[in-house]
Amino acid sequence: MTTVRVVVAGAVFHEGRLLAARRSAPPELAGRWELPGGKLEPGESAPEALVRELREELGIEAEPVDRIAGEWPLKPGYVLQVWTARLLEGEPRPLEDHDELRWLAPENVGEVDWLEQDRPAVAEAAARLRAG
Ligand code: DCM
Repeated sequence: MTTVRVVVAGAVFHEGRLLAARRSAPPELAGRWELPGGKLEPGESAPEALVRELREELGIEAEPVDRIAGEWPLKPGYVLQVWTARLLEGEPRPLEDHDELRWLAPENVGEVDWLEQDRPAVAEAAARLRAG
């Protein structure tokens, strides 16, 4: 039996903008932009993993709000799920796995080179931001 592992990523909102993070590793993903997140650890729910990953990678406290419907395939054995999240505390810094961060207004989300698998969720997140 094969178990599919979940990677959870956050569409982090603050003051009407969406947080984008540029990967610094691995080489095949470096330079591409993503919604920050990571793999669930055993026993963790997706929102719990997201809170932990955003703390570790960016030094922020965030509150998961809603799941964005859908699930996107990654490398074999992994799928991506995305949650919207609200920034509660801290200024994001690229502590691990990223080398640049940007807060994008919804009309500017197309300005960065998103990983393909993140694009549907980014489009939905931008639509939610535009709707207010
Ligand atoms: N990943 C992705 N999109 C995201 C977050 C992660 O495609 N928004 C992928 C990149 C890695 C895997 O998930 O292949 C695990 O991510 P990490 O290395 O950040 O734990």
